Amino acid sequence: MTKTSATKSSLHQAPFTDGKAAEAHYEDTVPADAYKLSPGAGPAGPGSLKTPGNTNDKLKDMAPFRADGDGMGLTTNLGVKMAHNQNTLKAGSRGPSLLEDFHFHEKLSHFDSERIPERVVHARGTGAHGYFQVYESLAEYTKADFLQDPKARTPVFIRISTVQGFRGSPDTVRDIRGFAVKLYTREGNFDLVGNDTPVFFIQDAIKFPDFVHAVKPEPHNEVPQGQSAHDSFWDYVSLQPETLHNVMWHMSDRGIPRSLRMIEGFGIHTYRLVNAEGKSCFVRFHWKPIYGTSSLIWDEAQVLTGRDPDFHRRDLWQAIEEGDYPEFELGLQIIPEEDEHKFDFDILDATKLIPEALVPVKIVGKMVLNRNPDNFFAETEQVAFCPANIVPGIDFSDDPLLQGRVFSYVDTQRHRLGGPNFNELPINRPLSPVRNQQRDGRYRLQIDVTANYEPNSISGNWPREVPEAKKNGGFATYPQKSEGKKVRERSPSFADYFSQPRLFWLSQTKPEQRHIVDAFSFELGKVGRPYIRERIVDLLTHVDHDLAKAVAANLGIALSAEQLSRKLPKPVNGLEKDPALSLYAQGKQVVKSRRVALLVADGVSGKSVEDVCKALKSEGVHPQILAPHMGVVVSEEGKEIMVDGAIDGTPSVLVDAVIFPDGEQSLKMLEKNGAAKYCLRQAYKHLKPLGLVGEAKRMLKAAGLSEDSQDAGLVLESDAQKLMKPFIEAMKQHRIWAREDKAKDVAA
Ligand code: HDE
Repeated sequence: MTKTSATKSSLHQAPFTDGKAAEAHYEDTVPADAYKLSPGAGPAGPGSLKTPGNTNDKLKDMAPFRADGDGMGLTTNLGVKMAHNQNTLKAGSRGPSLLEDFHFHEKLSHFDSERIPERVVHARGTGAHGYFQVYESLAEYTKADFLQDPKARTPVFIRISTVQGFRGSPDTVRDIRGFAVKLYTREGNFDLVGNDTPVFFIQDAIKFPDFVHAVKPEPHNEVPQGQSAHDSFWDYVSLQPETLHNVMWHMSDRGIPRSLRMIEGFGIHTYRLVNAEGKSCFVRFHWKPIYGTSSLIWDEAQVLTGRDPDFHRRDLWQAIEEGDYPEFELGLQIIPEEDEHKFDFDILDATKLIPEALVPVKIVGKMVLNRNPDNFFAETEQVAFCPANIVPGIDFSDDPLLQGRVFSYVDTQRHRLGGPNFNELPINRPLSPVRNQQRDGRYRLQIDVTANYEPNSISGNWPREVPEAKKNGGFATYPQKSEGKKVRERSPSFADYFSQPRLFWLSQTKPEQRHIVDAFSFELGKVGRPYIRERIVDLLTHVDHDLAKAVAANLGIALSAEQLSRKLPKPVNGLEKDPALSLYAQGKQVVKSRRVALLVADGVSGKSVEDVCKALKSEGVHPQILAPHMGVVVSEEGKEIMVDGAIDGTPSVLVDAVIFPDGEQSLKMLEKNGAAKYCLRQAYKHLKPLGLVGEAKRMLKAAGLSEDSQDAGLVLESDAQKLMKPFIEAMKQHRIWAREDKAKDVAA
């Protein structure tokens, strides 16, 4: 507080509250080296040890809170060393427990309070640390400090979640994924709390509790968990056509991503950017994954809920540990203020996207996730995101959904994290210092020593307002003109509910369209009340007749001539299709970081295994050697090969593709191994690339499958070297969609 006393004399020249006080004293709001990377060893702790060199300012900031117990004696919460921790204090070894056992009381009562309320939505999530770096200065659009310097790295923490299920629900359920990013900028925290779809279910925040009650499990029996396939959700959708656009995304392959590294993130709402000259434009934020966008097959997603309910969080964790750092590029759709009304829809409506074909996404920077949390509870569970957390250079629009979110998140954090001081938790603390007149409350950590009111003359009126400035000034709301009657009304410009669902539908590839039909049919098949199913199919007749007919046929619903002659909505600003809305219309997928199972047994051709592994590794793909047992197998050349997993414990749903290397003895054993045959059959059904080296093609017959020279994903070659090129090409397709019809005929 030396600055405080040094400035006391300036008190009388500086007005207390007009925001124009002498600028010279504000430099402590921005630590000079806040973004600097600290290469080399970071603070001790499991995270930093596993990923050396991977330290940044957020890690340093959290260091004082990280407790490493290695080599330390056991203590009570007040640091008293304890000589015993296995038996309660008793009167005799068979006698009653004694009330004076303070250690027991403390241990149990702390344990009894270990759980905090889970998030009312997005309860199931997984987090990661990393950094964001802008490619070039965005000064033209915004004065936000973290978007200026391409050399600066801003620490980030991200949490990706499912919406519907509870904390322990499985990862691969059909759901929207939350995509919440906290950027610890030098000007304070900026939270971009988005989803993996560019639109939301409702237009106005006041509807949110109703929507959430409808989608959460049914109130009487709390069924189903992690699913929207139940009456109340579809009842709500059928009565609120504004939900339909997001429902289309939800029913599409986006609802079952292959990996959390392979989803797009969207800020959804229109925000504002404001530059140093005070000029503003509208913006929509996008995160584009470097690892491509790909999904699971629905059956695979369901199998995974049992085989590995942690599939997504494990994948994210493993990728970071293995150095396949998930990366997402930040993209901006910039809309000049004067273009606000040039679209067929309202840019303030969160159920509408701005087609990329109309406003291209400008890629401006990259987020790299390079460090796993050290402690799930302290970081991933206690992190508190809030759309109200913005920084100078960014501002809200009048989107009525966004406006409501600005209130709701802080409110929920106070309840969930036990009071008003949750921003002092290490994971939530900004890197920039916090000084104001707010005081006290539960679990206050900061020990404030300046006056607790403003204006004051006791502490020289510090801390005081920071004037708005071109650079590093205080936040001031963009002076947008706003006048109108007080009304509870929806703007008529929000009224079109069907044009964008149609654009989405028409932009999908054929396999994606089939999957949408299947998903609607599956979900509605779980709805008990026939009139709800009928209302949904009726809604679909407003989107596309083929879609409605296909779903109706699966549900045994007859559509009337009137329903099938409904006028369909016109293209959005003349746009019939936008490939950006499809996962697969945009070409090949990224194979790096994917996993391929090699099924082997004793007597496998060591050369075949070696050649396959070498080719996979050169593409950054991880081979997984699976055998009937753990330990090692001995190759036909007499060499030991380490086994990564047992075949029956590592089903094909955990990998992207399967290879059977050559080797007479090995194949003889695998032909008789039910788990190996099941693996091949299941991978075939899930449209995965299959590689069979030399004699391994016999496995097809053993598994009840047949050769098919038309199937580009069924790669049969005499030796491993020849096999790998077409095999990798097949992997770039992600899944062999052309096999889908044939695979349907194969029993599971
Ligand atoms: Fe949320 N939302 N939301 N939401 N939301 C929450 O905040 C809310 C909305 C989103 O990983 C809650 O901390 C309202 C849109 C994510 O911790 C709660 C409205 C979008 C997360 C809440 C919305 C989201 C949340 C529950 C309508 C995408 C998880 C716990 C106005 C742009 C963040 C919590 C994390 C979490 C309220 C709508 C995304 C209750 C009132 C639109 C990713 O405050």
